[in-house]
Amino acid sequence: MAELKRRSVLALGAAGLAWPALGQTPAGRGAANVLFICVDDLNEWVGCLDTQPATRTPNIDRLAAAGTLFRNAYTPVPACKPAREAVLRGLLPMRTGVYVNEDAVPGWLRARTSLPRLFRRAGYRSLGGGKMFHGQFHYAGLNTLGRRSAPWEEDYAQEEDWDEFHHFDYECLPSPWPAAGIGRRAYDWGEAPAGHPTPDEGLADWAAGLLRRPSDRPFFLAVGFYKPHIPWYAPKAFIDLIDDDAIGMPDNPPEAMKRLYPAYDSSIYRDPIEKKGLTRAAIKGYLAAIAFADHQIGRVVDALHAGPHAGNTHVILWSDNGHHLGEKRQWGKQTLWEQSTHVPLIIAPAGGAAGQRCDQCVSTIDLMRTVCGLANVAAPADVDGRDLAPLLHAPETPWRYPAISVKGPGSVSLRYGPYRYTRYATGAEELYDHRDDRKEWNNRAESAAYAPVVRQFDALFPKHFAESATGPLMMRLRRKIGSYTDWLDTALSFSDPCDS
Ligand SMILES: [Ca+2]
Repeated sequence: MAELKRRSVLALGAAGLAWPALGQTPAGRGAANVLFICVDDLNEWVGCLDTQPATRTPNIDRLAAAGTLFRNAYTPVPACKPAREAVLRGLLPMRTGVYVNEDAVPGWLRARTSLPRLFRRAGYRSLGGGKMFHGQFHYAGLNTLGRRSAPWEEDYAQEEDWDEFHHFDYECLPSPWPAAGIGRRAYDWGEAPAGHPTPDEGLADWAAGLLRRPSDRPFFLAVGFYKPHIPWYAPKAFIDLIDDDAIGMPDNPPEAMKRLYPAYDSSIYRDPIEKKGLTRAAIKGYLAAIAFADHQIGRVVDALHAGPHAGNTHVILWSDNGHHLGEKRQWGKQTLWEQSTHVPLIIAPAGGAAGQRCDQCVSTIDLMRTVCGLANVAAPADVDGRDLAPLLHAPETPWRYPAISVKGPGSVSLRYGPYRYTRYATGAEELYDHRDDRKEWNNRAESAAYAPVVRQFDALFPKHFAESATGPLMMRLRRKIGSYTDWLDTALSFSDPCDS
């Protein structure tokens, strides 16, 4: 295996530093394929970003070594559904009104287009599997039904996006369940039951099978891994990979915590984890889920390198949002701080340079223009984001665009150079200087020395915010009755595949 991995990296590197002339590749026979890998809730804890000593991501690191690693990439929204809607349709939430998971995707937005649809219309085979737009496993209420698996519910599926789309419908649960002892059904961690393939294993099998076979047309293959989203169930071998003593623990200086703007509340998870002394155990659970996802990613990348599409496939890996594991006493995403907005982003174009690192602040909203640009597929003229091609050619290229992360109407964070500037809808402001404050403890928004910086960010701050796509009343109703009752109908009708 090690030999194969080494050869794969060399093969990509030896493919040459000559860059294909962008915009000159015919979208027909012989055009490069696209392997578009999304990893759910993978925060900055990958080895190549050097942020968590106990993380084990050899396969993601290998992919980074074969292309360009964007070390300062940010999500447009720190939550699954709005991030994916933004990235896959190329529109920021203040234009669509999709800010939170509870927001519905408006009809006009669904009708507009999407990244897979653009490729499909350009003549590519559009293939998708796993979690791509959105969806969830339904853990709530399972104990009352005696089920041993959680069914998957796709938020919606659009036929025009895909030639083929594959769901991996059941996640088998550990026994006893919940496993971690904090009394939460989904915010849980532990050993995945042996003998039942996990959805991510099924996904990797499917994608690897496709990559080993010839294709009569170029393809756009979207592979959406479910882990390390909660619950953090992983086979024992991956739990055993994580060295407890090496885990980098959250560092919450009491004085700095007192000064922190109280923008968020994750106490429903925080209190049981921290009061029971389970911080290290929870982090280990997340790291095991990362190591497991990384292994599945490696199986897909190995299949690419061993198959007929090696050397003729652009590979992109991104995560939809980050995740706090106790930093600032947050346990989850949905904040505008670094741990929730910073995401891994790797782009390894066919024939592109290997081993590049780019430190400019970029956003995954840039993916639509960038991936379309790599493949000479036309993107709509009005999409947000920028083609990162200049940075793939020369990572040091000056890049004068802030990366924007949006939490809701009026609450936005901008990352540019060493700075993070955040303003909340309440008017509260934060300015952090990463040169001496990467963990964002020292708010300089009120500091006279930083006033010119604040003024510049103020001028860049978005002026217009679309109303929430669902509206406050519907949001309340959906939270109360929507997805839960949908799930109940589904759950009562299936025969449990994990009940053995
Ligand atoms: Ca996510």
